[in-house]
Amino acid sequence: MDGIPVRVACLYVAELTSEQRAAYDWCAETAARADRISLDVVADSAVDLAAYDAVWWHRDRPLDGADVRAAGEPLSAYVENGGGLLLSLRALAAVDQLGIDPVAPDATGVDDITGRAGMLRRSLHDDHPAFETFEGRRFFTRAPDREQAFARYERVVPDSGDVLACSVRGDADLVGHRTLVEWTPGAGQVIGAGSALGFRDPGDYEDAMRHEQFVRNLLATLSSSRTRGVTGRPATTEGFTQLREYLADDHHRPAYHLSPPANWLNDPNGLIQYDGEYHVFYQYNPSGPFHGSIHWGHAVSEDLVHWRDEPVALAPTPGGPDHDGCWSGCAVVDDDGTPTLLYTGGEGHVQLPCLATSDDDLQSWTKHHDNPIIEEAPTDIDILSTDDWEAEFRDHCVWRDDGYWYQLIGSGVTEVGGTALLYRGETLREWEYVGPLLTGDDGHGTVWECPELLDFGEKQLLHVSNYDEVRYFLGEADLSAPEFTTDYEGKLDYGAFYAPQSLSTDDGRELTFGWLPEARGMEAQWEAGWSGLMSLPRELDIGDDGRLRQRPAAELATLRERHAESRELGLPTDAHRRLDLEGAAELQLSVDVSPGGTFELGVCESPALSERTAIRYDGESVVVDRSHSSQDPAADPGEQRMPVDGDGQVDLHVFVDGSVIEIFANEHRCLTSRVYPTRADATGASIRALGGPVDVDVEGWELDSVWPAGR
Ligand code: DQQ
Repeated sequence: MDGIPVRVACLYVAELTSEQRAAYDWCAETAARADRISLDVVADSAVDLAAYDAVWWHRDRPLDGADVRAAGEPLSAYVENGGGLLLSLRALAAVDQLGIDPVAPDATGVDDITGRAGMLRRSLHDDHPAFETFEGRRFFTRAPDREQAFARYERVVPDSGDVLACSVRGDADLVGHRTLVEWTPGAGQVIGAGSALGFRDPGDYEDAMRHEQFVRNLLATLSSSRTRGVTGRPATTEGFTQLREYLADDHHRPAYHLSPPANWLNDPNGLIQYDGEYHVFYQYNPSGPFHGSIHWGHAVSEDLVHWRDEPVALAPTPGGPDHDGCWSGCAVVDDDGTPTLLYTGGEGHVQLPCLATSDDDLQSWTKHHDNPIIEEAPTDIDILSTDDWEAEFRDHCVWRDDGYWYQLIGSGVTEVGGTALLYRGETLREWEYVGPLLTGDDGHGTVWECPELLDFGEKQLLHVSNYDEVRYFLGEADLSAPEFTTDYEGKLDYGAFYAPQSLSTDDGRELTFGWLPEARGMEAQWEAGWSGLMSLPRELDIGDDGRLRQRPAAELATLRERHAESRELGLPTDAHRRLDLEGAAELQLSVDVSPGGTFELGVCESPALSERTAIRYDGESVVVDRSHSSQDPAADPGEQRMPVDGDGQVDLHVFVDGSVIEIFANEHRCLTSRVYPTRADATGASIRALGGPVDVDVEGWELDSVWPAGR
């Protein structure tokens, strides 16, 4: 292998270990210059680091309490001025002491690995020079059956570092083992490579070459001043827009739905209209498209349709009650006007309510010094304990009523079912337990997540997410008993829609957003670089018939860019008509089927119809047939079904956007679907009559994008 034109300062503390010696010997052979420098010398500023293109600290031993803090300042200054620092294996554990990141890896040690070890790179970083010459998403740098010293982020993620890759062991992707991390302070760069490296016993020729190539890449990357690619950890709206631009060619990304800039999104949180603007926070993992180390992402809109990304609002505090994640919660304005978040902190097997406030109009949040604000789950009922949690006890809905604050928390009662626990408080910081507002029966699920109570005057609606579906109960809530009397019960959505939360608007509407999870495998999500999105805001209220009404928020009509279709058609049996409509679209259809007849709306259709999704109405149900939606075997081909009342007549309101289809039937029931055509030109739509004639009125619009980057 050729040498690399890089001058490297190779750091050590006290004595060199044999692994360090092997690494630095290799460096001396490979780099233009390699000097061994004790960290004390760096700490004393007795070396001119500017004479080096890169500084490398490789360490297989524990830090053993070594205080390396004093070296932090000169090293940070070197990096800020454009230098490059490589921290490999357990040297990565010193990032906090060196002042690079306040959050250090939470897992260090020595693994005995069987099988080869390597990295699973994130698709956001496909173009990163660290991976130059490495083909494929997974690559191996460590021979089988070796000991491996490591430092990695497992339960926490760095505060500002961007995860470039996770671990692979043999056939297993360990996405929760975040080992390759990059920081870009000032003009320089730091890369931590906490695993899958070893110079002393590199294995056979092939393993050794790959592993050496990888370290060469890292040193060369760090020494160059080439402009950096996209970062998965932006801190500004512009940075998030760059991420969206990076993903904009992905035709599965929606144009007018609220999506994550990249990475993982689940539940909507903290929905609030504040000072005229709509704020949507959401469960967010900045380290990749999978659930883990949950933060709160943040998006803001002035008109409820166009969104801008804001910096992450809440991050777990290492050692705090939310060490393992800031789970779902809500936003309210406190009696003194302070915007306040109530959320669930998770730590080990314990999850408890926490609180944070903002004094800068929801830009940043200060966690309450005395979190958690409720010390334990109720002890007078048998709260369900599981392998994950000592007590299943999370998610918050908070409102003010009759001089008190009220709060619902999701939970479960052992061998009974999911429950929504009611609390009451004079302030948002002190709560007394009142009792279960409602507990489910058989078939209602063992745990209720994200309970929410909406007040529609004479009637209230309680909805809960029970892992499987979102169940709602329409009736009357008695907060003093406490008790909920149910008149009607149903599902909020018959498809992929979970953990919804509602935004109470200044003009008195309840607009509900739900999490739309992916319907394709983990690998496909990893490849895409993003996972999950929000439903359109749905206005929930009670119709004249006393039943739940669900309609798309009126503001969405402002997105109509081209009124592409307006037809009244009598379709004879087997007639098929293409609609003059492409891509992101909205359709309103009034359908009347003859007995035995079925109406079919085809969407996401490729030109030769090799891929298409059929939405059928047979007079009794709406069915989404995904058997031909995609040629990708990772995409769920399962059928989805929603019963509708109407005796052969139905009004459908359908939204199609990238991989999302949202269907409203008779302003009452909803079905949300996810489809993944492989062809980017699967954007067509058509209607047909099957088994009998169909009358249909069609209105159709092509809709605008709501993001500056298009998606
Ligand atoms: N997701 C959150 C929990 C909630 C669940 C964690 C529902 O708080 O119970 O990300 O999807």
